[in-house]
Amino acid sequence: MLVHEVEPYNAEPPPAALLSQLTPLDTFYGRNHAPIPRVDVTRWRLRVEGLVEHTLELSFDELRHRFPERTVVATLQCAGNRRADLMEFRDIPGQVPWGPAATSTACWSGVRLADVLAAAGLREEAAHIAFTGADVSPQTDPPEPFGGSVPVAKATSDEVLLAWAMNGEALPAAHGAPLRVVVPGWIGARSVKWLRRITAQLEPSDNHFQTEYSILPPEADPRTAGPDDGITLGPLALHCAILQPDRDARLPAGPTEVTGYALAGEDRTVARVDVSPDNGRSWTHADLDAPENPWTWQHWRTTLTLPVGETELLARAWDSTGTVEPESPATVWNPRGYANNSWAGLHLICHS
Ligand code: MTE
Ligand code: MO
Repeated sequence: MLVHEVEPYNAEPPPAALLSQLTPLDTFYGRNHAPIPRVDVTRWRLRVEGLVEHTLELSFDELRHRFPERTVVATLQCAGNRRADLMEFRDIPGQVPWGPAATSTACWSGVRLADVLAAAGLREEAAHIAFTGADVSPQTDPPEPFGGSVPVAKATSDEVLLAWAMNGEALPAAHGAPLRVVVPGWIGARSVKWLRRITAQLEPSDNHFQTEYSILPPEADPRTAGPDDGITLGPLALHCAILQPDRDARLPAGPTEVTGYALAGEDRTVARVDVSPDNGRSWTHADLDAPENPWTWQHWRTTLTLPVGETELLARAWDSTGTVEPESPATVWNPRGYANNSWAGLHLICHS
């Protein structure tokens, strides 16, 4: 793993580790804002409260036995994925310089959030479902547990889970044991780990991290920005990255296999990926895997003939609405460095 920070633990795997459809647990990226809490599952309770007919307090066993088990394959992606490319355009102080691997895919098992909310008797006026975790961030003043929210329509969708297993194994402590939210198609920050409390409410969460994950205008100062100054992030943006060859690899010229992933976000799928061996003068269409479901990345591959000398390889994705990614990090640069969905680029030097 490429460890960006030891405490809090922030790490991404080498890009080539993302070539398989499911990411093994020991290479799944980790994104934390506080030390990883160790939760005693025998004493742990999930509280469901707010705009519900009956407040629930569920033990882990009650949760498992009262609701049907569901499994969803979904890609989790940090809103800061590929921030390093934004930082090359303009510096972003104090933020993790994520490469293209702050994203991973797992087969998640647990219960549908919709089923738990129905058991609590979700009231009609509830508009947002807020989540609170057990980890307390030293970054906030006063220290606050990590949290966030999603609108009721997403929270009660078929795909949103309260998960206790990943790839058929018990959820590891680092990924939120005993229970985490999984919000497929949305930025990773809304998939709250070490879940303790679910609150049905009128407004979005007022947790620090709900508005921290927002796109500020380029001229804003993130240290003084208010909660309403940014566009709060929810659904993921259409996204594409090159996994092979390696960044700055020294390769022989000639036919070269180029592979990567693309992810459309929310309920869209990736429709086409174009790859250029010559900085955008010519493009070829990569072979693109069919979507397993809308929540999961699609891998793509093509063979390009690379010339001797320096080459700028590019890749860009189109989604099922006909939208293409923006060309340049300059277009999408924002002070906290989120949602960099500009074309993927790779500088290569090929020898004869
Ligand atoms: N939940 C809690 N409680 N604390 C956190 O720091 N980080 C969020 C989200 N849920 C976080 C959290 C962010 S920003 C991301 S991208 C994902 O968890 C990362 O999940 P992972 O570490 O399992 O890959
Ligand atoms: Mo994230």
